[in-house]
Order: sequence, then C-alpha cells, then structure tokens
Amino acid sequence: MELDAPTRWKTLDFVSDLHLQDSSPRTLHGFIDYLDKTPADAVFVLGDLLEYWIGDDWIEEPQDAHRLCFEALARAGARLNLYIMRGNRDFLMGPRIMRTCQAQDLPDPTTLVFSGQRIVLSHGDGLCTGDTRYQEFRQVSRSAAWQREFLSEPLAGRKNRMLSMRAQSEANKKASTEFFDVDNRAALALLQSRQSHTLVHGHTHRPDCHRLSAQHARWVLSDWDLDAATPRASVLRLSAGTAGADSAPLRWERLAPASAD
Ligand SMILES: [Mn+2]
Repeated sequence: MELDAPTRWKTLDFVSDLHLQDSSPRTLHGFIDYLDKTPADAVFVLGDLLEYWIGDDWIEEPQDAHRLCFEALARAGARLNLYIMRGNRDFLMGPRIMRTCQAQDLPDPTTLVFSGQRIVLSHGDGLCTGDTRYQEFRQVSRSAAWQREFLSEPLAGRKNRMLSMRAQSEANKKASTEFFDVDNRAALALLQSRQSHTLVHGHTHRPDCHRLSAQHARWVLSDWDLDAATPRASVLRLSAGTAGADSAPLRWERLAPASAD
C-alpha cells in the first residue's frame, strides 16, 4: 500500500503501543488530551492502540476506556486525517471500529510519500524475524480461516482465548533469555523493496533512531504508560521543511505530551 500525502499536509504525528484499557486511566486521559490538542494535519497510530481486541461486536459491551478512546478518536478524525494500523494485540479491529473512530485502516506496511520522501510505516512485529514461534502464530492468526473460526465464538469464549494467548506470550517472553528486536536486515530489505530510506515502527518499546546504512534509518516509537512509576508517552512529529517543497529537509522531533492528572 502507498499513501500520497496531500501537499497541504505540513505536520504528521506518529504514535503506537498505547495499550489502552480500563486499568490504565492516566494513559487513556493523556492520549485523549493529546488527540484533542494536536496541531497535526494527520495522526498515524502504528498498532497496539488497545491492550487487546476480540472483534468489532465487542463494541456493544465496551470497557469505558474503549468508549472514551473511540469518542476521542472520532473527534480527532472529524478535524484531521486519522489512520490506524492494527498491531499484534488489536489485529482484530475491523471496519466497524474504523468507521466509529472516523479513521482509515492503514495496512502494515504502508509507504507514505510526504514532501518528496518515501517513509515506510509498520507496527514492527512482522520484522522481529528471530522469534520464529511468534512469526508462526502471527501467520496463522492473520489468516481468514483462523479469524472466521475465532470470531464465530461467543464473546466470553473469545475473551478467555485472547487472555490465554496473551498469558502464553508473556510466559514465552519470560522464559526466553533473548529479546527479539526488529531484525536490521529484515528492516533494510523492506526499505529497499519500497525504495525508501526511512522506517517508522513501534512494538518493541525501545524508542531510538538506528542507522541501518549510510542512507537508511529506522525510528522506533515509545510505548505509552502514564500510570507507570516513570511515566512514558511520546509522539514522533514530522514536519515539512519551510523552504521549497521537495528540496527542504524534513524535521523529526520527539514530543512528550503532559500527563493528564
Ligand atoms: Mn506490539
């Protein structure tokens, strides 16, 4: 998928890994406050907006966090361009949620063409190629057959299954001595296949900017947790240069929205 940014867009925001749920009220309110105030022309949520999602019919018995988050997204979606990519926790978000949030579904990966530059956007879990057990699960759970079967169960059964998948994933993480980061070779191959020099992704919760070659870089977004002892929340903001359209360099900056108390 390729997305051509209209020339009137000057400021773009990237966020990911908010993991919103009822048990993290500060994160929720910090995010809502950010959405209501951002001056960006477009906001890109690059996966794991929600702690987990078990199917769009869940909206009929939502947690307060979901309802408030969807309302804030819809307010933002009404005044700016809102894109939501699904992550490994909320990959079952479907068209009904996108409509509710006035958001456009952003496929993973997407090449964004902005101010003459090509920027690849991804959640990042698909690039953690060292974790072969997860990649197998990822492939199965993204298949239409698996999703049809999963979604055919009643909500209570789906919720139990999702919680046990989450618990299994946490147990695997704890049992492993290795941290499966994004593989730099996989990231570079993706960039080359898309004629791009810049990747923006989340998922790993290790905010940084890594050089992959003299020309290639990958920006890693932070997760959000304003309920933690050391609160985390950041927005990666990209601004077009002010000089001539295609020649001026882009400006990247990391902003820390104030925590909402
Ligand atoms: Mn993730």
